[in-house]
Amino acid sequence: MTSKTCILIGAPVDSGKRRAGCLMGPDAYRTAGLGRAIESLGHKVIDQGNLRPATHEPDTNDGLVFARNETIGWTNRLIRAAEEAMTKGLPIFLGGDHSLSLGSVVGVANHAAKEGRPQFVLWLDAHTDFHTPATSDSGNLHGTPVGYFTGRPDFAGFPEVANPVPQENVCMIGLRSVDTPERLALEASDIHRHDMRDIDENGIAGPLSAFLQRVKDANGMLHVSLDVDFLDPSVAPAVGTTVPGGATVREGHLVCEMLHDSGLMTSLDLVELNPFLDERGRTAHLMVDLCASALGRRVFDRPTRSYQ
Ligand code: 6HN
Ligand code: MN
Ligand code: MN
Ligand code: MN
Repeated sequence: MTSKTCILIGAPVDSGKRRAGCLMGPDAYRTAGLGRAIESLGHKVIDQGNLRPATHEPDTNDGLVFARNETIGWTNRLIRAAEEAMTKGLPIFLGGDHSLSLGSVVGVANHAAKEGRPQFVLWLDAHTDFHTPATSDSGNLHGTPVGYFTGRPDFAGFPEVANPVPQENVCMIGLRSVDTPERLALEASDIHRHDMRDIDENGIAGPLSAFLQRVKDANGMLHVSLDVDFLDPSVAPAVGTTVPGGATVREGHLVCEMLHDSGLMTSLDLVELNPFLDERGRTAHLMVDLCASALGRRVFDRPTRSYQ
């Protein structure tokens, strides 16, 4: 097993939607033993503590888009944090809501561009988060990160996306709640998308394996963004945007185990955990266990196999 330096970056972002609570996420992961779990797998852990947003104008919240300026502050701060951490190891962004990925993904993509390697993104989520501030019905910016880092327009005031992630390098798995403007834009895009019906009919290993092969063939960097609501709410209740019919515990682990076996993951977001909604820490513990699987926890060693 290759030992890695994992850099824990607490990002208590709570500005991406109106329901509060994700700001407690980083400390819930620490309380659930994330650092110890990663160390027990033979990796080095550097916990950088929690970030704060960069200086920003106050929000007035008199329009539809909620907490735009605070989210711009977070995006600026997270781009820098991601660029820095990528030179030192494998950053794990402890959210915080999914608007943190406006910053984490743009930052890691800037680093990949410096290295001359293509950036890929695996999006594990019930939602596509492909809105722009102009298409969002809710005005909640946690629904926009994929739109932002792939270079969609209408993000006035946000930092410029110097190295947009090419659409064909993005793979979404777990989809089951897609707004009409997102669906229309996605259908016109090259983003790879796998809804829950696809998983029901074909299993989760096939599409993931095909995607990982493309990352490998391109010598790509791979950012993984794991939204709690990728999982079924019966096993992961601590999220504000629950959608029934999500991934099972085993489907979640299989994805993470395959990520580990591929050796391709270079950065990770753990997002949308709202500890205020949890039941005795079970969602936080499940997310810690999934992260451990992605970093090498397993029952038995097995020869590598192809799932195609
Ligand atoms: N998430 N599509 C809905 C909206 O408000 O734009 C839900 C977004 C969910 C965000 O998954 O991080
Ligand atoms: Mn999301
Ligand atoms: Mn979601
Ligand atoms: Mn695909």
